[in-house]
Amino acid sequence: MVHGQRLSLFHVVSNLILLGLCVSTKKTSDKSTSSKSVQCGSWIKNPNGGFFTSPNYPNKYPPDRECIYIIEAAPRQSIELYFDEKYSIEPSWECKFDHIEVRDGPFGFSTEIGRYCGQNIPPFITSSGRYLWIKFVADGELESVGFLARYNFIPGN
Ligand SMILES: [Ca+2]
Repeated sequence: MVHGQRLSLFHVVSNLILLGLCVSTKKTSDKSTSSKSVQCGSWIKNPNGGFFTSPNYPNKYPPDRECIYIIEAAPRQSIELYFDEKYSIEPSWECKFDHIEVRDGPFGFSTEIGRYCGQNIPPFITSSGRYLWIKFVADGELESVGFLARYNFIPGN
């Protein structure tokens, strides 16, 4: 019994320490996000497919965002990517300002498939391999609805 009580006291203490760690790491991460573009995005590999969106979708995305989404399919599979109709990104010449960039591979230097902005929904995209690298950028002014992208996995070619 004595042993059990010690154990539970140890648990309480260790939980308090963990709680303290969580609070302190949250504080430091809040500080780091307050400067320039806010980083966002995720690594996506749900085998059943799914979707991801720009921040706040279907409301306007916030300014100063840079989100990177990497989609990973299982070996010998490819990715299909398509966008919902409720789509709008601040239009600009050559999409120099807000845009979505899609690359055929896992890296920011993989072959570019396209760079998209404005009101026209990007075309249906199929990857050649098992990765797609997608970046969404919002600059400091003029926001819009953003995007919802759906993906699913198909047998590779
Ligand atoms: Ca903008």
